Amino acid sequence: MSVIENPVLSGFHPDPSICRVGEDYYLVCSSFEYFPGVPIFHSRDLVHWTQIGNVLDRPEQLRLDGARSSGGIYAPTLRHRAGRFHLIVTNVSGQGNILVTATDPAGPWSDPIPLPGVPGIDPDLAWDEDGTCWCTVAGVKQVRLDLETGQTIGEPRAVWSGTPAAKAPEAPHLYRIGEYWYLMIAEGGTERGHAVSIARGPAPDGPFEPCPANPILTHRGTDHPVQNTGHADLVQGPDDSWWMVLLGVRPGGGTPGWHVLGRETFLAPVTWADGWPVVGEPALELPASPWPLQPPVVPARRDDFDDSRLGPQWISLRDRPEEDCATKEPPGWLTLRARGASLDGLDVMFVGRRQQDRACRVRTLIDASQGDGGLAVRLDEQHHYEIEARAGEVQVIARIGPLRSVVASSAVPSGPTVLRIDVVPTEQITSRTGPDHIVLGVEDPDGVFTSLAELDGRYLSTEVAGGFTGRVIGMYAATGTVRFDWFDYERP
Ligand code: 6LW
Repeated sequence: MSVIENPVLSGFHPDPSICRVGEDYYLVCSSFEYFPGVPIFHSRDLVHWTQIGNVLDRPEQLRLDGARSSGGIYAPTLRHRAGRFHLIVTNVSGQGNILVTATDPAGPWSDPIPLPGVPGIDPDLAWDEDGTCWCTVAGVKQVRLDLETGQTIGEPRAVWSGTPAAKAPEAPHLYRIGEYWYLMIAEGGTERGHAVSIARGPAPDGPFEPCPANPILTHRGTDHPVQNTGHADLVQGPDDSWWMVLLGVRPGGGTPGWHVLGRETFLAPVTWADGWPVVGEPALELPASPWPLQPPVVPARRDDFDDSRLGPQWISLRDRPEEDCATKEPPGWLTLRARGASLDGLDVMFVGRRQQDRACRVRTLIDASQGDGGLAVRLDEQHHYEIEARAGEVQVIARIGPLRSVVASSAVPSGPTVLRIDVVPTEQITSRTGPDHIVLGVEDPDGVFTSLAELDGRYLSTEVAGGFTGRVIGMYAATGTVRFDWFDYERP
């Protein structure tokens, strides 16, 4: 019997927001310091998701100058009304709250409309019967919004802010369901105390009565394999049943547990009792859905960089000017030009993809004859492991907080070299603790692997580094010009 496997979107895909348009579902997530920003996915079954683009894929839309790690783009809300998609989101590194719209969710999306009067993060959009748009933000505050001009109408006012003792009421979403208006929020902070609570009222601005069963979802204080559950959005399935998408993490490696893939998107079933939602467990395996599952279109395991543009799964730090990142010089190679920064900074020329599996093998063929560069597992500028190639030599470098060390080095034959990183979960190495081990080395032309270093993965976990993202594995140029013939991300 087929089951629904959670997370439905693995790897760092936090703060999911979802909307349904007929038989189609669309979902967006936060993207922080990475460009392009706000990945957008399509599904027909709520389970399998295909990335169809990134909402903020032009510098005119997304300015991340000076954005720190886990700065930039926080939680978006995606809604559809009268044939147009609306996305509202906060850029905490400069633009503040902005609104973009599109008729095609795959883009192009409009240039941003600034929303100077919208206070706070995690903005939500909802419309009442007469078409008034209500914007609700973390805190929880609410203000009416003119979507044409971006101007607020009236003063923001505080509305229901969750459980009195709980911290960080955020991620609000407002829904008209049946006779009530429901205000759902996250509270407790996005770590182990995370929770979802809800209230209902007669009007979009309340007054709101809290659900007697709050929190309607939390895994705090449990040994559940999915932790930090919160930041949710509600949607009806293809059979009009109710479902919730939410963020969660999968700590590994024993107590206290370290999660390395960031906050991932999970699915949970929802039923209703006495006019209140009852949330089923976002288990790692859910009973199969009553509707057919449609396999997603996922990026090919190997990218040969033969297309004129990089696929939507590829992300860089802050921006990606074509003069520094090209796939036509020559065609079939990814050419990266260093920008005077190493991975210890945020201006390094880096092109990576989210690590989406607890076990994976990543390889790339690098030509470092005109510069230094390599293959890295990055959490942020102070937490990354990389194997770096330069003419005739490779080095394994580890950056953990204030410490930076060349852990190993080896001569290699001149000419393009295959760099390889194996991520091996600890459960496959019984003698170890921590979530996983990261093995870095090179392959010879016959595919024979030489490991140069094996590093403890817990130091590239959120529990150690903090922040809101997750690991990204990718290619970078530290000096000069570096070219990559292909990139291969192999799941076990
Ligand atoms: C997001 C907010 C949060 O805007 O973290 O901890 C922010 N909760 O809901 C980034 O994910």
